[in-house]
Amino acid sequence: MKIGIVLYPTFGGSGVVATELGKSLANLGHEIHFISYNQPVRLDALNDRLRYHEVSVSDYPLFDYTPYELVLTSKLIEVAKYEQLDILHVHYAIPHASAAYMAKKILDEEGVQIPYITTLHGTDITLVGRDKSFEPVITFAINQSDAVTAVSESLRQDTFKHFDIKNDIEVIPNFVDMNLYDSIECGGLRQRYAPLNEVVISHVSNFRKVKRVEDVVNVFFNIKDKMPAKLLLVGDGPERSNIEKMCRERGDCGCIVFLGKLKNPRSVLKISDLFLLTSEHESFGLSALEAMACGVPVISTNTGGLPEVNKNGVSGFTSGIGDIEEMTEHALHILSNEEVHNQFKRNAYAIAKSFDIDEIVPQYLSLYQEVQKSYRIKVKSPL
Ligand code: GMT
Repeated sequence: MKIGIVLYPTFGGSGVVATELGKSLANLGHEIHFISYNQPVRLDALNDRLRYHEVSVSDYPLFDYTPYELVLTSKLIEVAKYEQLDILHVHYAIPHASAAYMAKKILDEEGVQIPYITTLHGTDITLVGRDKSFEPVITFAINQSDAVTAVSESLRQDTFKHFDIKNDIEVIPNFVDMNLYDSIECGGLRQRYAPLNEVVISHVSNFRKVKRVEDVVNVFFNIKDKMPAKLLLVGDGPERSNIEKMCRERGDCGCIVFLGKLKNPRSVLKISDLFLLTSEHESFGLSALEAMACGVPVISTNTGGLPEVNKNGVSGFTSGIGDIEEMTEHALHILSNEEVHNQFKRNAYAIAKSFDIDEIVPQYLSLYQEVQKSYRIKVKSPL
């Protein structure tokens, strides 16, 4: 199949999932065309089955806001037509789903038929998409999609709750390629960050408000009161300065390392003893799954799709938003006893395995095939 994948090229989970999906489909013999405004961060090698088309937006003095969606639509039309794509798969509804709808309609006028699938990732529904300034367009573009998927049951329900959706939404969870996690080499990384054998706690996010990174730091300081510990913070974003300031004010920032954006946080996760994800909302929590794939137990909130990934009392614990005390208790319960810690590590790894790429990618493939089949029937006999 020839598949166009539209995605955000950044470190965010939706872009990571879309890239890994494309890479895996290319390995299975499909031809993948990534379409975005930058080369996706996790797309390291291009070849004849893995191609990248850049949406380049040029400035014009008239525009205070350059209309990216129109440029993207034109690119979709060009790629679909000249690369003879069979299907478009857009990740993150805004503005990808509406651009795909427009491209589909324009192509239809030219006698080219192409269905599009929309995958909802989270903030496109729970945060940004709900805003009145987007809502009607999002609702329309989702309803017009030839298939819609959500990365968790919780996100599926949120979508029905907040939008007037007439379509079915299939849950296809995010995934990890366990082979990549099993073969990580960490060299002397643990020795570098925890030379005195401190416990290593980590957190990965885009440092937006919704992540509540201040809670990560507070839980960490509570743990550190009881045992020598180091906190490795991966990522960057609007809240980072505030968090750095908070650490300075605690006067004990030598034990916290800000690693910034890492193309691949796997080796940091692999040397961790515990992963913290204290978000106010999280539709899935890909970083938690990535930690679990490294055999790292997770202390997280119980919001959104997190309990579908981090099983309470098994791979780690889930607590209410902002419940620093309970999160600390749970963390200390895991870290204070080697046998308990090892059991949680094994459980985390085993649960991550159920989200292995080999389990999930076939679900996307059969959806593509289903959509193609029913689309051909629909196009042949329009009502
Ligand atoms: O977490 C973010 O703000 C980034 C965002 C994205 O679009 O990449 O993440 C969302 O999609 C990820 C991949 O499906 C999910 O793992 C995250 O839980 C989800 N983020 C939120 O719901 C806040």
